[in-house]
This record gives sequence, C-alpha cells and structure tokens, in this order.
Amino acid sequence: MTIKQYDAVVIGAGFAGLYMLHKLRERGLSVRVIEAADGVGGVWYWSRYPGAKCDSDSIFYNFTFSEELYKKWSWKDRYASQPEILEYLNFVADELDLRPDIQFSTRVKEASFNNDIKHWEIYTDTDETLIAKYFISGVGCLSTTNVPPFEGSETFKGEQYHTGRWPHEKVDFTGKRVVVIGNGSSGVQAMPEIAKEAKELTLLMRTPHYVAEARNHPLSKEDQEKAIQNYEDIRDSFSTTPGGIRMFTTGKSATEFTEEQQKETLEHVWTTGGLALGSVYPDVGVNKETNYVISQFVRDKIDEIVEDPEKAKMLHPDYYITTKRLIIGTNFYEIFNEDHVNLLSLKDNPIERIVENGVALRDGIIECDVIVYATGYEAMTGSLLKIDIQGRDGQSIQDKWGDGRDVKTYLGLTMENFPNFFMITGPQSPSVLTNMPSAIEQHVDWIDRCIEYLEDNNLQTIEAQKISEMKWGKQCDDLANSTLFPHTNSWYTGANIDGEQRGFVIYVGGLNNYKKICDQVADNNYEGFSFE
Ligand code: N01
Repeated sequence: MTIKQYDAVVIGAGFAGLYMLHKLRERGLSVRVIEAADGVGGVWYWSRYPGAKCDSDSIFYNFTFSEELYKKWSWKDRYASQPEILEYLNFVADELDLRPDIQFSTRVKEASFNNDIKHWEIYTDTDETLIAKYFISGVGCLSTTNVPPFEGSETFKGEQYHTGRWPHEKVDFTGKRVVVIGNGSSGVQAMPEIAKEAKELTLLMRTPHYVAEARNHPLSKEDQEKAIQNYEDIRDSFSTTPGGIRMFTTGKSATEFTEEQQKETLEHVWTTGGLALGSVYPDVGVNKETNYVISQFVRDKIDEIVEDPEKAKMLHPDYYITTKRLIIGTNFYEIFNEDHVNLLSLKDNPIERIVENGVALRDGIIECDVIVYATGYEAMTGSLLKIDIQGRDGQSIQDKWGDGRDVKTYLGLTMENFPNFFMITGPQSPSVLTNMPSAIEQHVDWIDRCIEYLEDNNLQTIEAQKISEMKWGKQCDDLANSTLFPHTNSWYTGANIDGEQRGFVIYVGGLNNYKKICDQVADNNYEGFSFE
C-alpha cells in the first residue's frame, strides 16, 4: 500500500473536477483528481450512444471563468454533440495543463475522516491511500447508470448496451432487430439514429414523455463570432438567471393571454426549438392552468405528427410538463410513421424477463438481436452512495441519508459530521435544473473562497451545523412543495428506480437566488458552520 499526501483530493474529471483542480492549483494547493475512466470528460466520456447531444444551447455549455479560454473555443452546432463536448473538455485539460494532476483508471473505494489528524484518508482500488485536508466530490448528478435487474439478462444471445456506458467503437445496427427500453432524453436521441440502420426497432415504453423539437443546425461564422463578442453577457447569465442560461420568455402567465395569443407564442417556441417550452410562461411549474396549456399543445403536436391515431394516443404524456426533465429530440415522433418502428406500452404488458432471443413481456416475446437499455441513472445521490464515505465517528453518508433519499445537507454543498468535505452540484442544490457548467462554476468558486478563508485564518476544519441542515432541508422542501414537481414520479424524486425511497432533492428557487444565499453565508463569515 502506498501513502501519498495532498492538500486536496477531488473525485471525477468532468466539468466539475477539472475546474476545481484548476482553481485550487492556482491557489497554490497540491491537488490530486481521481478519475475512473482513462480520459477526462465525466458523463461525456461514457455516454457515446448515437445521437448523444447536450440540450443546453452550446454557446452556454462551456466555462466562462476565463475570458481567454472562452474566446479560444467555438462550437460547431446549436447543440453540441457528445464527441464535440469531449473534445472541448480535452481542450480545456490541455490549455490548463491539468493532466499531470489527474490519476486516471482509478476509483475511490472508501474514504474516512481521521479526527486525530483532522484530515481525510481516501482509499483507491489501486491500493493507495491518499491523505488530504480537503475532500471534494465532483461525481456528477447523472453518472451511475440504472440497469433494471431484469431476470435472465445474462441468457440473452444478442448484444446488450446501456446508453450511459456505450462502447468506444461504432455499434452497427444494420439489418438487426433492436429493442430500446426507455424513452427519456437518451432513448429519444438514440432512436431516430438507430432507426436509420435497424431492420426493425421496437420501443418498450413505460411512461410517455414530452419531447420538444431541438431544431439543431450548424452555427454560422457570424453566430460563432457573436458568441465570442457576447462573453460578458453569457458570463452574466450564469449567475443572474434561474437556470444559468438565457431562455426565451414572455415573462407572464399563460392565463394573461388569449387562446390565439397562446397558440401563436407556442408555435413560435416549437418552431424555434429547444427548452423554451419550459420557460415561455414562467409559472409553468406552479400554475396548473398554464401547465395544461403547454402540455395540451404538445399532445396536439403529437396528433399532428404521428399518422396512426392509436400510436399518437399512446405517446400522449399525462403528467405536468417540466416536472420531469423536458426532452429535446430530433424527429422522434416522426419515426413512428415508419413501418419498421414499433411502439409497445409496458403499462398493461410489463417486462417479465429477458430470454435468449429477446424480451419476454407478459403477453409474449419480442424477438430481437440487440437490446438498448436507455434506462437512465441512479440520479442525484447514486454516485456518492456507491462510495463508502465515513465522516466523524464512522458515520457514513448511507447512515445519514437513510438509504439515499432522506438527504441532509447545508446548501447542497456540505454536511454535518463531514468536515472539509464538499459536494459540487450535490443534492439540495439547483444542479440538474440548471445549465450544468453554470452551477458548477458557482459551486467551485464558493468552495475555493471557503478554502481561502480557512487557510487565511489558520483554521483546520469547517463543518455544517445540524441546525443549518435542518433549516436548509425545510427551505428546500417548502419551495418544492409550492410547485408541481413533487406531484410527478421522476428521476428527480428517485421514482425511476423500483424500490428506491422517494424524495425531492433539488433546490428549486433558481441558481440566481441560490447564489445570493451562498454568497451571503460566506460574507457573514460562514454563518451556520462550525470551525476547529
Ligand atoms: O434517463 P431517464 P435518460 N422498465 O431516467 C425507463 C440527462 N441527459 O438517460 O419514465 C421499463 O430520463 C424510464 O421510464 P419511466 C438529462 O438530464 C441529458 O434518458 O421511469 N422502463 C424512462 O423512460 C436526462 O433527463 C442529455 O417510466 C424503464 C427511461 O427508462 C437525464 O440525463 C442526454 C425502467 C429512463 O429515462 C436522464 O436521461 C441524455 C424499467 N425497469 C441524458 N427503468 C442531454 O443533454 C427505467 N425505465 C440531451
């Protein structure tokens, strides 16, 4: 066993880990980033499925902390594809010379806080112990894949893939019968691409979802130059908007408009494409009437696009739009007009098991050569809970969070009994309701400032007080309960995974307001924390 000492250890070399490393290294700290993959990128390293793209407009999906770095990069398309985002993160790693401080192909298995030396001891699967004053998680909200434990999957004779762990080489679907399980963002992006090659494609759908048209297109030279010139504005949007991104909005409730005006606005949003269906009327998440107007608009669009009325009806979502992540797709509804694309609802005909030649539903076997699991992630908490992290007195996060969803944090950043441990975009922060690089920059900046405070004041540890956690949890719950979010079973609540405890673990008050709260805590000498 090798023992190494650093000022800070960071888990993960995605957006979060890369920026954290850069920031702390600039502060003069010795930092080690531990990354399971053999390259940088985080979720963008693993999710190589056909059609994988980011649904934030690309010009916002980058770092803004350095004007010089920002101005050296231009995106090709309105929505960046997975290969291009991976290229971007490699570019960042090269520009900032980050690789020497990243240890690839290594997993953090366990970590525990040693109260005698007031440092973390971090154990890896390469038989190393790293000792560090600061321990920071950049594991991401959507990185541990959810593979439903269907019986018999090991007996299947064909190929099986999960969208979140796609092979590096191209998967050829030509002439094959393909079953896709799951129609979230990943399934919706992958299916039109798979349909281009497959002999037969069958979607096994548990819940119909709302899919807005992406309207992706190449960015012109002028678009790219404009994005570079607009640096200040884009940087500003990271901290002054609820989602860390500028979105089209009327700024009013749908109820303030006539039916004709609503139709005209929603048509505009549908044709310009993207996530604006979720921002056009800001009360969509709290006002059932507004919500119905937008939801019905999408259902009508499905009826217009899908020729077979029975299939169209099957595709009608019936939950409050945006209470599950709005999906952005390209020609998704259109594929159901093709003869070789089938749609089967699992509602009254669930999956019973996987068999050697396909998927056995209650009403019969769907024979296939390939099964694609687009079944999502153990969202929000799954990646942290996979690591055995023990704070003071051996308390683990599992103990603290009661098996995962009874989350207790202060600001979604820190926890009582876990001194000097920080979570970048942790549960109970705005995280997945924002443009992720915005939330990541805000968290990394806050953690860096906090570490500066500790170092300047010769403090050994900072730790959330129990009362602060309780107040923060109540604030998050009260906010969530004033919205429509908790009415829907989704990965936001953990309901995507059978048997998992339910709990809504996101701060819904907007990144702009959240930043003000975090800054105020810091300005008030870290009120709500204890020090040693
Ligand atoms: O995962 P999901 P995803 N039997 O959880 C179904 C981000 N992302 O990978 O809805 C049968 O949304 C499940 O059914 P149901 C983005 O934030 C972003 O697609 O739970 N079906 C659902 O249909 C996104 O929201 C991008 O009833 C089962 C699907 O599988 C998040 O990641 C691209 C099942 C899972 O959908 C997750 O997206 C990709 C079972 N046992 C991902 N278990 C972009 O930036 C699950 N399902 C665009």
